[in-house]
Amino acid sequence: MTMVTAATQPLRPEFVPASFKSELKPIWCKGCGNYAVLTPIHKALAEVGVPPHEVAVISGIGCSSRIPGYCATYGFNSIHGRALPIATGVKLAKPHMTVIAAGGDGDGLSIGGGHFPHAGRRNVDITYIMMDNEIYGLTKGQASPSTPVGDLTKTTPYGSMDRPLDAASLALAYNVSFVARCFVGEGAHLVQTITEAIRHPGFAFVHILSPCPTFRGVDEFKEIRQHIEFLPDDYKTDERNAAFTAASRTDGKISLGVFFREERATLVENADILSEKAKAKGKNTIQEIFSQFMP
Ligand SMILES: Cc1ncc(C[n+]2csc(CCOP(=O)(O)OP(=O)(O)O)c2C)c(N)n1
Repeated sequence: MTMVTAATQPLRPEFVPASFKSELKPIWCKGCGNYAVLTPIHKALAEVGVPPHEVAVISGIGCSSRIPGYCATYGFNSIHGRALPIATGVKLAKPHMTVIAAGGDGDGLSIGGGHFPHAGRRNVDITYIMMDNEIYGLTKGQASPSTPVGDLTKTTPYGSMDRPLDAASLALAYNVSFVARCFVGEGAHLVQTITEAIRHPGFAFVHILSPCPTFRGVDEFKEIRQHIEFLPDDYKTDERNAAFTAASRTDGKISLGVFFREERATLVENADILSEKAKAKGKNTIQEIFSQFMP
């Protein structure tokens, strides 16, 4: 029998996945992995049980970054690479809200790559979902920071020369407090992982392998499927160095699962402490500063 505890019980059981689904119809290509990320996000939000009006989904620019439009929550399909700073601002201004940042490998590892470490070390209490298709999809097939060596793309007609970045390993190096990897072909695992990520008190990063059949070829899904392997049942999630080894395997396999988690003070908690110190010196608190900009 599954124990229902305060931590696992939905806050508001009246919300179902459809409560989080907007009326916009996704315009992703046929077979795009992102379809298989959207529904798990709706399911995870229903599972957590937050009301849709207390959720904000913030993205940058890209095919994957269209996701806020497909969620019946607050949202912002913002500026290329800027999902994390904007999501951080939302969380600081409205700490009671559940904030999800989402986007592609280009958005988060190229132009937005400078924001990722700082969101990690600040431990902003948001969930960051990266749909990694190893290519720039929206701009029609240029190499991205996660494109494998040798692969042909619009910008690498003789094969990509540069070593790909692994987003999960980077997150571990950036002191991210929850790091997981999923594959769009494993729907139940995605729902479970996104749910855990949203519930995690701190910055939670979910690296999702989400093939692009249009610019990476229709065999990519099968190719990834052949290499994935779930972390073993006795895997321990409290050892960052072991997590590195699990996330960056050298035997050609790709591990899926929660690599690492720890609980430590979040940005909002630290900002509250700072505010108290400022108040004691007769200065404005962070909320008072924000209130100068908001009616
Ligand atoms: C400042 C700026 N530079 C470049 C672009 C062009 N641009 C739009 S999306 C994108 C990359 C998209 O790739 P990714 O983030 O991986 O998302 P995907 O479309 O693959 O889901 C680029 C380079 C832009 N919109 N703004």
